[in-house]
Amino acid sequence: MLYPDSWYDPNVESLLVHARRNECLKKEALHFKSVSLNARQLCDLEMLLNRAYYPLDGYMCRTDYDSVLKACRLSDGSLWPLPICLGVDAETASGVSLGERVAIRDAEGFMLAVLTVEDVWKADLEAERIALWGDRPRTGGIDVSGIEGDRLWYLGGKLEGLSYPQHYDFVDMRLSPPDMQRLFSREKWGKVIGVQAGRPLHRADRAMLEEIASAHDARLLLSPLMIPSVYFSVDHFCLVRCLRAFAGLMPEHAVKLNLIPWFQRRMGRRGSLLRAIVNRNYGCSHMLLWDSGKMQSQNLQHSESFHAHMEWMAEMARLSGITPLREKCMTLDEASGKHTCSAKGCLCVNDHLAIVECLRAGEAVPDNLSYPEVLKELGRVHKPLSKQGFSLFFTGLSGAGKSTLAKILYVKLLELNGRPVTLLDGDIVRTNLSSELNFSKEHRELNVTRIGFVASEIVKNGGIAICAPIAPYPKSREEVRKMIEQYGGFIEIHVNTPLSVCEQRDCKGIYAKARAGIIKGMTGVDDPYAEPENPELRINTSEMTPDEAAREVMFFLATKNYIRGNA
Ligand code: PPS
Repeated sequence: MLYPDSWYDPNVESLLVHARRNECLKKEALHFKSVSLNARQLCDLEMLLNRAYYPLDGYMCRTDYDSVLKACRLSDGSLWPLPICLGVDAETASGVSLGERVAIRDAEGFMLAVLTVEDVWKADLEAERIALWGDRPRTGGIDVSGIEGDRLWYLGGKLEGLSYPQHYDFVDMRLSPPDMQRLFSREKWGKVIGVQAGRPLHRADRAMLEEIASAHDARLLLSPLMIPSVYFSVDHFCLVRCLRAFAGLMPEHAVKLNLIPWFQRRMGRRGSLLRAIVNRNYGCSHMLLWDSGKMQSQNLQHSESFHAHMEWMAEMARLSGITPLREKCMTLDEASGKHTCSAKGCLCVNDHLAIVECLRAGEAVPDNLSYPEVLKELGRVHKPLSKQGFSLFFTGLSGAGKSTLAKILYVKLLELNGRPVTLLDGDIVRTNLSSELNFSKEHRELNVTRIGFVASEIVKNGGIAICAPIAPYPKSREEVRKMIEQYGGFIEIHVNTPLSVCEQRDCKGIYAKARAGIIKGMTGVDDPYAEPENPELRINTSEMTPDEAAREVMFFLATKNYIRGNA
């Protein structure tokens, strides 16, 4: 049966079972096999359970999968663009039989649903690629089922929900589609435009949204993406807080903010169509299509023209019951300080990128670009370097002067009294964090990555971490760099004092012992030290006093804007 106009039925209820059935399933599940879901799969499960994916009432089976890939329809003829199947690894797939019930759990093992397996099959990746991208090259994104990696087998079947995935944040903004539909009926919202946002919105966005809403006599349902676009480097919490501040500035009853457990699948037309269906299920009549094809980022370029995309969407609109609306370009009239729609204008995202640049440079954001309420939230994430955390990571031979330098800098940075400073000297770490480790290659790598983990937590929270291990191997040094750079600055300082000088100093008498063969595997003697290829600084302490060396580091920090003022 074909559903050309399959409008969502507001009487549809979630797939969560009654409390008594819930109890019963929990008892029976003691004997069930389990599948744990990753973050993206949890989003899909929630969308199935709360009916955002109506009319699906479970994971698709093979016939629907084939039909969707081939004809963009379920086997009963209703429009559906993408496979929603449960991706599992080969071992799990081979262990389940048809008719068996499987417990679906989150990463902590909490049971969320029971799947009665009706079908097990291997993903046809080539058919998926052709269906999604045709002749066009794939433009990035993840695989259909949110699998990422080895979950290349699919399970299909009906779901009985026990609980939505647990959320402890923004709990007052998580209405399900049936709840949202009821709210719209109660408040007599006729036309509603669904706007999914992966970045904070500002003045130009507001002018654009108000213009579109007024042209269609509609209101707005604004939803932050659950997993925001990495391109805009805001986390989920910052994004929601920014959008909450933004929505709070709009006239009452013009906009509702709701979290849809939606992650963006970069899957071209079919991805947009799935979003159309989800918007429709939440009670929207229209949806906004951001014009990412025009964005000045190569990463987000669509491989087909936006125009062709819109034409296709218009056709799909007829079938899905949702009307796509194209984002408009905006111009700022300097005299009045107002934004107006204009074909010659720019996409609103450009304002956002300019705002982030200002915040990162520590400059004031022009008033006509955004709102203080939004900037207050965004400013917590996009800080100038002088307010971000960073790590000074000293590496070099024993006796090179790492600890001496680290201690002087610890004091100098405390004197500046800007951010909290933590010293993770080699000896301190070996006593408190890595006391069970020896000096084998494996244990040294582990020791260094442990230091990196602690330092990254400190940097994430805006502190300064000074680390001073020998760190003789590039692999762990690179890992540490990656861990830390996602949160703030990483300044690798190679203390390249020659071995002869280190050996001459031999404060701990350790080189003498190594030369005498009393200790084995001494770095520089009978164990390697791989010099860093591109450290931010190299310091040879045999050519300067410790104080001079510390000043050099402080000078580097000041010129790169990590600190302000002299010490
Ligand atoms: S590593 O390689 O980064 O895990 O080493 P680290 O944790 O910094 O520990 C270095 C200190 O341990 C003492 N020590 C040795 N160093 C090198 N090789 C061997 N075999 C060894 N055995 C003990 C040494 O005194 C180092 O102290 P520092 O502070 O570097 O002089």
